[in-house]
Amino acid sequence: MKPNRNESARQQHDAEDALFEAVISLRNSDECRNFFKDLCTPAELQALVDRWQVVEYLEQDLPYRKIHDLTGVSVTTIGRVARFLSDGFGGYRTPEQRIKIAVQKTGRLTEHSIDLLERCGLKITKSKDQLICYGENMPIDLLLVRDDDIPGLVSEDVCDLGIVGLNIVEEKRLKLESEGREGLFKQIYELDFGHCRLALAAPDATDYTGPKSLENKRIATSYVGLVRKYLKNNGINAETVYFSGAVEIAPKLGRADYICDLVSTGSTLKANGLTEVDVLMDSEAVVIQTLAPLGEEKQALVDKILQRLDGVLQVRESKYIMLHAPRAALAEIRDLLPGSEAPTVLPLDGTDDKVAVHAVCRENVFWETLENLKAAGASSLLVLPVEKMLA
Ligand code: PRT
Ligand code: ZN
Repeated sequence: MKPNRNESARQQHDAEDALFEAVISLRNSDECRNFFKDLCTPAELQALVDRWQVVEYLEQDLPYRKIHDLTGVSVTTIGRVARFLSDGFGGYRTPEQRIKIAVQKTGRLTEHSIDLLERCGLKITKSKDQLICYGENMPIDLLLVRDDDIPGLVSEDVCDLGIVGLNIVEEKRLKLESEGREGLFKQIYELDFGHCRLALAAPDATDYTGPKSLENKRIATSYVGLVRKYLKNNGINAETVYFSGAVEIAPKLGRADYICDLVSTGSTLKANGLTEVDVLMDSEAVVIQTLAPLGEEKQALVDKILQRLDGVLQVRESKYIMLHAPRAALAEIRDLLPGSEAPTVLPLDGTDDKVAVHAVCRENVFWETLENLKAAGASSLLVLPVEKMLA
C-alpha cells in the first residue's frame, strides 16, 4: 500500500536525519572527503563545492560577475545562493557566521590561550581528533594547530583570529615580504602572557663589544628573517645558520659563533655556557585578525570578545579595596591607592569626620600599601579579589 502524504514526509524527514547524523559523526576533512566522494557522483560533489565557494565570495561582497569569473558558476546559481543566504533557512549562514580562532595545540601558549577564552565565557568541547574545540554557548570554534602555522591560517582567512607569539608573527611577516607577499593579518591585542625576548647570545668567553663583533660571524637561529633584519639595520655582514630547534647547542657543535633564540629565565643559556649579549625584540602572546572583511555580525562578535578580554586582563591584577578614612586624610589616602581612578566616598553612620572609601585598584595591593594607608589614618581595611569587570 502507498504511504499517505504525511507518512511519506515523515519518512523522508527521518531518512534525512539519518544522513545528517552520519555527516555529524565525521571527524575531519579527510573523512568528509571520503564520505562525500563515495556518496555523490563527481558532478554532484562539484555542484556542492561550487555553491559553497559562492557563499564565501558573496560573504566578501564580490560582484556576481567577478564570482562567475573566479568559479565558473553560472550567474543564475550565484543569484540563487545569494537569495538563500539572505532569505533561506539560515543554513548557509551557520558555518559562515562561526568565528574560528587558531590556538597553539600543545605548547607554552596552549593553556593560557584556552583559559583566557574560557574566562571570556566560552564553553568548549574537544572534537574526537582533538583538532577542533567547538564553542557550546557561542558561535566560536578553536582550531588547535602548531604555533608557526597560525599567522598563515589567519592570513589565508582559514581562521578569523589567532593567538600567537609576536616573535612568530613578525618572523612570518618578514618571510612573506621576502617572497614579495604581504601578511594579510593585523595585530589587534596584546595578551600579557608568553613573555620572552629574542636575544643574541655567545659562548661565555666571547669578547662582545657591540653589533660590530658579529662581522663575518655565523649566527645559528630559527628566526632567520628577524636576525637578517637586525644585521641589515646595523650594517653588519654575517651568516645566518638555520636551526629548527636546540639552537643553543650550535656553538658546541662548531656550527656557529653566536646564537639568536628566545629567552625567558635565561637558564637554558646558562646551562649551555652562553651569555646574552643583545636583545632583538621583546615578545608576548598577541591576538591577530584576518584583513578579510568579517561582515557585520562576525565583527560584532569579535568586538564583544575583545571587550571581554579587556575585562579579564584588567581584573587579573585588580583588587577591590574598602577602608574607613578620616575626612581630613582623604587626599593623601586617595594618592596611596595604587592604580585607582575616582574612588567612591560614602558617609559613615554617626560620624561626620570619617568616611568609607571603596576603590578598584588596577595594580596589585601589597602589604606595604596597606601599612602606608594605615599610617595615613585609614582603618578597617579590606582587600577583595575582583571576579569580572566591564568598563
Ligand atoms: O609545536 P609548536 O611549534 O606549536 O611549539 P613550539 O615548540 O614551536 O613553541 P613553544 O610551545 O616552545 O613556544 C610557543 C611560544 O611561547 C613562543 O613562540 C614564544 O612566543 C613563547 N615563549 C615564551 C617561549 C619561551 N617563552 C621560551 N622560553 N618559547 C620558547 N622558549 C624556549 C626557548 O626557545 C629556549 O629553548 O625556552 C628556552 C629558553 O627558556 P629559558 O627559560 O631557559 O630562558
Ligand atoms: Zn613552533
